[in-house]
Amino acid sequence: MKTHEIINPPNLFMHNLLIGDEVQKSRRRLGDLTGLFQDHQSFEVTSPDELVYEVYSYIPADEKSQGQLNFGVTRLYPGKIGREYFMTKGHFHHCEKSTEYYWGIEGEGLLVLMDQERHIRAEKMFPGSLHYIRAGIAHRVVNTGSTLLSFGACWPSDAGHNYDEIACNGFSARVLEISGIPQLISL
Ligand code: S6P
Ligand code: ZN
Repeated sequence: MKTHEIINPPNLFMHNLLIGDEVQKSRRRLGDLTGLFQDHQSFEVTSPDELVYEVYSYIPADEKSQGQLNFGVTRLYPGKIGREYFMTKGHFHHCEKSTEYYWGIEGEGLLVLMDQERHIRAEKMFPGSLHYIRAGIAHRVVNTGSTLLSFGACWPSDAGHNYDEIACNGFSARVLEISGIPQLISL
């Protein structure tokens, strides 16, 4: 009989947060999101220091290695610029074959998905919602609620992030509050 070692995994994922020295953190403030929102006048009169979202990522493998996975939690704060809700920048993946899972942890929002022909659709996010983001689809999350929206993500280590396409051409629709309701409006 052989006794095998039983190992403690890193306990990074505590209370739906990613915590620990191995976790990479990034913050996006309004000042980092110039040009993202439609209403430039409202953007100009809001503090550039206002925190819009934080990303916590566990990236165990080199970004060039195939078959590996990253894991993350994003915390997107409530707020609006004019009628447009706070949102992530959104991106395509550099590797067009890469897929991704998102899942809702806390709060409510919309996952906006756009294909390469700029066809758009959105899925509601809520605690327990599961979103399979297929290959070649740009993805952006919008906080349509009045509380923190937190969601998890799992994506291939070699996916890469193509922000340039969205920075140049944006998404083909925006989520705006119209008559008190979040609506996905084509431009
Ligand atoms: C990575 C994954 C998330 C986002 C994060 C912020 O593939 O989709 O971790 O990076 O939600 O969004 P963005 O669009 O600013 O990277
Ligand atoms: Zn992604």
